Amino acid sequence: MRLHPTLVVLAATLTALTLPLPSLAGETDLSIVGAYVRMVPPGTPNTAAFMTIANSSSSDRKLLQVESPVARRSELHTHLNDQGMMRMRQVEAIEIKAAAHTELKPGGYHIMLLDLQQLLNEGDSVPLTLRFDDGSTKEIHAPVKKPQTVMKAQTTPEHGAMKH
Ligand SMILES: [Cu+2]
Repeated sequence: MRLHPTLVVLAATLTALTLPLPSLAGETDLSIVGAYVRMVPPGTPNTAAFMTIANSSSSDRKLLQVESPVARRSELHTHLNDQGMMRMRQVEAIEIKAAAHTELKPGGYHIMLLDLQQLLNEGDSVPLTLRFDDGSTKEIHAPVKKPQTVMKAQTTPEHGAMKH
């Protein structure tokens, strides 16, 4: 018999609460894979960054903020199905549960890069600084990719993939 997943998470949370918090300045149990920035036509003010964030620690983490020199500001967004219409909405944080991962992908969570300061060409490397709720930051470089290339790589339809 298997423990109910909620109980496992609860147990992990309780364990985390009873242990003294390690002060790991600059260290993080988060890893980021498959990051990319969507290429947009010249003159487009905004674009988005996508990636998968994995959390190997025993406590939940939240992505709070992202900074990039290519954009004047950025926001964390999700997509909501509003009576059949997919709408973007800003969120305060994107949660990455303990021992789990969160996918930022078209039609779901994404990092909105607003007021682009430079042209983004295919293959360019975009620096992104991700800030998390434990005070840690993660610096990555995300390549710029054409949306078509990305679409072709995805075989599963985005619709119906909402799971909140
Ligand atoms: Cu958005």
